[in-house]
Amino acid sequence: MKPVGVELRRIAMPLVSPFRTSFGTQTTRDILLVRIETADGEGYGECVTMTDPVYSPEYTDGAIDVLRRFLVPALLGPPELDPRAVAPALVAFKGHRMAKAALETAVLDAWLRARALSFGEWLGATADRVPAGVSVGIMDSVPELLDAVEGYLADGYLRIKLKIEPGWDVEPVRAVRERFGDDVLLQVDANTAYTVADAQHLARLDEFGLLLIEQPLDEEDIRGHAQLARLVRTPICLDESIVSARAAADAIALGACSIVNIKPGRVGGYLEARRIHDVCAAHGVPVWCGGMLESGLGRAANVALAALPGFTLPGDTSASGRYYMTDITEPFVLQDGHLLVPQGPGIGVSPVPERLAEVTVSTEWIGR
Ligand code: OSB
Ligand code: MG
Repeated sequence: MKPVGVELRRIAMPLVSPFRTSFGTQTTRDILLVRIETADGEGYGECVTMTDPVYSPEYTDGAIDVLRRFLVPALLGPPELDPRAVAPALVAFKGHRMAKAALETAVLDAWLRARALSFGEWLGATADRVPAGVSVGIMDSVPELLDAVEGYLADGYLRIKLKIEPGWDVEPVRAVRERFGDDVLLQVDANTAYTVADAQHLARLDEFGLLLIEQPLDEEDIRGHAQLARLVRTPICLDESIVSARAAADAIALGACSIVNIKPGRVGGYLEARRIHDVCAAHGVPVWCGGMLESGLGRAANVALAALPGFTLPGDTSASGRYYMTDITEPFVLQDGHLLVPQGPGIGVSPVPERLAEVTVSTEWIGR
C-alpha cells in the first residue's frame, strides 16, 4: 500500500449534556481525526486526546504537533505501508500513544478496506453484538443523578458506571442501589482522585456489591493499588495505569488489579490493545472496553475490539446519542441493550461529508 499523505482534521462536537469527572467538566468534544490517503484508498483513525492534559499527559495540540513534526514524516518515509509496521516505525519517539494509535488505526482501516476485511474479523471478534454500558458523570445533586440513571436504564443500558470523587461516592452509590435495586450491574470510576490513605473510606463501598472500582489512585501508584486491593473487597480495575501490555502484566503480577479497562488510544493502538486482551486472558483477568467520548469512527473500532472473547464485562461502548445529538457517521443505536459490531470493510463506517463539514474547525495536509 503506497502512502500519499495524511490529513489532520480537528472537529468540535457539542455534547448533549455536560460531562463532569473528577478531573473537570466537558461541554464540547474537541476531536482530532487522522485520515491517510494511499494509492489503494483511504482510512480513518480517531485521536482520543482531550483538549487539556488532565486525563493523560497527551492533549490535542500536542498530538497535532508530534504527528506533524515526527510521526507522520516517519510513517510516510518508506514506500510501503503495513499496519504491523507502524508501531516499529514510530518506536524511536517516546510516548504519545494516543497520537500513534490514531495513525496506526488509519493505516489499518485503509489496509483492511483494500482487502475487504472487517476490523472485527481481523482482530478475532467472536460476537456480532456487544453489551452496552454507560458512564454517568458527577452531578450537582443526588436527585439529578437518579433521574439520569433512570433515563439510561429506560434506554436499555446493561451496566451503569458512576464517576466518583471525594464528597461524591458512598451517598450516590447508596442512592442508586436503594432506588434501582441490587440487580443493576453497577461500578464506579475515580480517575485517580483518592490516595491509599482513603482505604477505609473506600471500603464503605463494599456493601453495595459493585462490579469494580476503576482507577481509585494515581496512575503511577501500582503498589498503592496492590495495598488497597487487600483492604477492600470490591475488585480493583485499572484504566490510566495500563499504558501497555507490559504495564498490564506488571499490574496483574503485583496484585494491583483483577480487572482491566482497555482503551486502544491510551495504549498506542488496536494491536497493543489486543496484546493486553491476550495477557489478561492468560491470567484469567476479565477486560472491558473503555471509551473517550468517541465519534462514530472511534466507536466503530472499539465495538469490534469489544467483540473479542476476553471482553466479558460490558464496556463504556454507549450509543452515539449518549453524547451526541448528531454523529459524524451513521449513529450507533442500542438494540436490546447492545451495539451491533460493524461488518463492512475496515472500521465499517464512514463520515457523512456534510456533517463532517459542519463540525470541522481546521484541516491540515501533510504530503509525502
Ligand atoms: O476514565 O473512563 C474514563 C471519558 C473521558 C476520559 C476518561 C474516561 C471517560 C469515561 C467515559 O468514563 C467513557 C465513554 O463513555 O466514552
Ligand atoms: Mg476510567
